[in-house]
Amino acid sequence: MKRAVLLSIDEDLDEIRALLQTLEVVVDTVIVQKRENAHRKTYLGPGKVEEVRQDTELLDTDYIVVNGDLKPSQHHALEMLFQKECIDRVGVILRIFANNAHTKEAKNQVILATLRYELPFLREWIHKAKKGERPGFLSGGAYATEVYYEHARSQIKRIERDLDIHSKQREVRRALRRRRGYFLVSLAGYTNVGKSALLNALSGSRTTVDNRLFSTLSTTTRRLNESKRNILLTDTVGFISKLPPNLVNAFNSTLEEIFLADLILVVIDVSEPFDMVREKLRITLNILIPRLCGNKMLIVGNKIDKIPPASYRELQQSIKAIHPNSDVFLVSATDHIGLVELISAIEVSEGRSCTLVATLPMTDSALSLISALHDSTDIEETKTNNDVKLVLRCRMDEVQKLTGRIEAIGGVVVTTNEAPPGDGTARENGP
Ligand SMILES: Nc1nc2c(ncn2[C@@H]2O[C@H](COP(=O)(O)OP(=O)(O)OP(=O)(O)O)[C@@H](O)[C@H]2O)c(=O)[nH]1
Ligand SMILES: [Mg+2]
Repeated sequence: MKRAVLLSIDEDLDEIRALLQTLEVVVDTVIVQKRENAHRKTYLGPGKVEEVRQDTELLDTDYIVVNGDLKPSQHHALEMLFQKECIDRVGVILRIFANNAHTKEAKNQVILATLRYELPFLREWIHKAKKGERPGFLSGGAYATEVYYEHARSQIKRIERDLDIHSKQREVRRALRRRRGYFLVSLAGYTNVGKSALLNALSGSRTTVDNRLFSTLSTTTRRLNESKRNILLTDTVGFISKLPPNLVNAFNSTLEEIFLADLILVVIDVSEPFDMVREKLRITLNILIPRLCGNKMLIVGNKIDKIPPASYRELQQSIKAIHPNSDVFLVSATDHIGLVELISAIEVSEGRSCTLVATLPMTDSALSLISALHDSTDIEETKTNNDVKLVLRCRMDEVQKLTGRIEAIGGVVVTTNEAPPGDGTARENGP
């Protein structure tokens, strides 16, 4: 077990503690200096840092961990001062990812994110060494650092090429699945909310479920049990607040499995205090919504076995109020509560995965077509003086026929969002 001193300017330490526990690092001492912003040079104020440095009890610790993002100059200054390895929050997350990456693609993604993250730090070491300041104790001198820097750059290029191939393979696999009539559902949400447990409960599989953060990194696709329809569920990497952009970019091919599904189950852990539920849902939606392309979402409140049934109704309403566009289902993946209703909702979504927007002239034939469409599809209409705007939700195989019927009476199809662009993969275990 490695040991660390934790430095923070924020009093909320729950998440960094959970991250360090996942990494099996024991926190010996916590130094919190409440400040609006980190100190420009030493993160905590220089006086405080000096005080910590002189504390002889800290001599045996392995790491200085900073609960925030370090600039390269701050990182360099702290390593020089403490003569110990210094890791910031992103560094901790990257190490957890490195430990949990088991497939070639996941390993490559983690290496890519780590290299991109390290480059600015390396540049700082080289810069300082060239200025005559002693390179840090971690490096083998300026020359070695420079060689490593160049090596890192060429490795990044190679991995980017490899990941691009993976991304294309995933796209082909998704397309194939859609052509075979599969409806693609993904599980998205904050880390540790129970996505993998839900995959297991809905598909009868046995993917890893663990009370540690980021236990799932690569994707697992399984068929939905208890349904006659062709529905595939994909479980993949979870989210966290301030998800490092390097990590998001490096994991793009995996994250596309979430973004490009027909339906996304946004999983939240409703056994947590409601403020936290709201915050984690907000973070998840902020990551998802800008990347959606017409796909539907359902919000799934998991772990209801841990809360009294009397509170279900109010809880459901409070969650619905956060994102009124999505239906909310309360379930327990481990105790198999609420799954029948969730499966029914997935099946309902399966029927209509495409959105078609059209404008029709206000004529008798258009009005009779609209009446007919009301009988067979999910349709919203907005009338203006001269025309009618229609938003139709339909199955993908209906798009062409509907377009023909609309054009035949002088209407124009403005957009069709057929199976969201691309289609794709799954790993290893899907059908
Ligand atoms: N009480 C209870 N615990 C649950 C439920 N679902 C999951 N858990 C527990 O929550 C923890 C996390 O579950 P996972 O399924 O691994 O969560 P995840 O969202 O896949 O997490 P990552 O892959 O790490 O992002 C485990 O300890 C599960 O046993 C549930 O319905 N009720
Ligand atoms: Mg998981």
